[in-house]
Amino acid sequence: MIFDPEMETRPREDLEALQTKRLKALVERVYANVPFYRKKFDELGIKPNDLRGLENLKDLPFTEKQDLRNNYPFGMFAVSKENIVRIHSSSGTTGKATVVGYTRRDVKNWGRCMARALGMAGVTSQDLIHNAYGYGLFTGGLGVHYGAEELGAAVIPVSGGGTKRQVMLLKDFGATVICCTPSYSLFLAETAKDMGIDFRELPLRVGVFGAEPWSESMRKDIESKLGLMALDIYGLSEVMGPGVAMECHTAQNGLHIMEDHFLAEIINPETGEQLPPGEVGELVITTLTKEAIPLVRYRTRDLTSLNTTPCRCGRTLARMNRIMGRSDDMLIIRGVNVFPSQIESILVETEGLSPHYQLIIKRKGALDSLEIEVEVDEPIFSDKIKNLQLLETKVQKNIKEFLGVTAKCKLVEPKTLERSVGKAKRIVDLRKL
Ligand code: DLL
Repeated sequence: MIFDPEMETRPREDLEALQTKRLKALVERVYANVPFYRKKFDELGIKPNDLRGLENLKDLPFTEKQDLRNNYPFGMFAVSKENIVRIHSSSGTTGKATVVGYTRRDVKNWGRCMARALGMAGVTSQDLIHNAYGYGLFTGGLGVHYGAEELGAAVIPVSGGGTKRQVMLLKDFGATVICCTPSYSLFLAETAKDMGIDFRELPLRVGVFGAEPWSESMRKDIESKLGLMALDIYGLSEVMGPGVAMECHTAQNGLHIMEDHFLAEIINPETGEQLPPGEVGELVITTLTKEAIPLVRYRTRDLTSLNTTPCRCGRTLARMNRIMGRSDDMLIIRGVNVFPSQIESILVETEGLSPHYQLIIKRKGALDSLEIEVEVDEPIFSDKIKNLQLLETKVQKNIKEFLGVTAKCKLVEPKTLERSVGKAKRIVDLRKL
């Protein structure tokens, strides 16, 4: 279902004309209202009037997470406090939280973007949505909630946690759509199994999963264990929250970016240069319509590539590929670069292993080493020690062969690694301790 056909299927030239108009207005707005931007623009000798079109975007300065932190809590806001109707915050793993605000119109636009996203997932007003993203300062819960209501679907605001109760509600209410992190969906399915409930027999038909990186192999695993179509949703609080981009169920191949609200670029993270469609680099987003905290060229640190070819679903909005990882999550093990999602693919595809794993990085002298702890499946666990050792060797061999890194694999008992109700903690970095 296309929620907003006028924007979602606009010819690309019309879309670019709209983006140009909105970009010019944005630059004027931030120059007039945000001292941070006025200073940056002045330093670079840029005046809002200099901007001719989208081709000048590359001349504008970047904004980084650190800029938001330096202006904590409300220093980047472009409107006065009386126009703010909502505050969210993202804790992040390091440093001070980043705080974002929304005007009434921002909240409305967010709801509409999320309604579009749900429409892309094939959700309609007939559906019952089990929303297990956390409600609170995190944008996941309320973001999905407003979108579901905008679409006219019924939303069950379960939030995260109370996993057994969630399973019971899924069974009793018969939700047709589930929204949560991909890792939590597997925890739910595992808990259901312990309670004697087979997820595949529930009426659930689609899952809207995001907020953390996951691999294509993980998608297949989730689809077979949960008996639904698993789709990827992307967003970040600095820019809005969930609903910045969403995969359509028709193609299930890349996430459509809400380009009338968000101007996307891919840059080389080292040089800052723009890269053409198809090349992998860092996603940079300019918010075209946000009022409370508009951002120019925000560096997301997320790595992906863009695809502007037409999609089978009829939408003209460009697609971004599944996020490969964050530039700050990339591991460099003895000179070889590797992303956690690449390791995940190998683990998930190995028979006998569960999708629950943790990567432990240690430093001995000047050398970094990687240890993978992964849970084995229940039936394998009772196998002979020798077989388990063979399995460990097999994983190590595959990782060396496919990714070129040496890693130590340690199989652990089922259900021993910590489960998360939100974003999974995959990396334990012991180097910083
Ligand atoms: O995670 C917003 C969100 C909520 C998205 C619910 C999707 C669903 P933050 O807490 O600010 O916001 O974290 C944003 O999470 O920069 C990515 O690194 C990561 N991320 C979000 N979605 C995906 C995804 C929310 N689909 C950060 N795949 C982003 C990979 C994702 N990583």
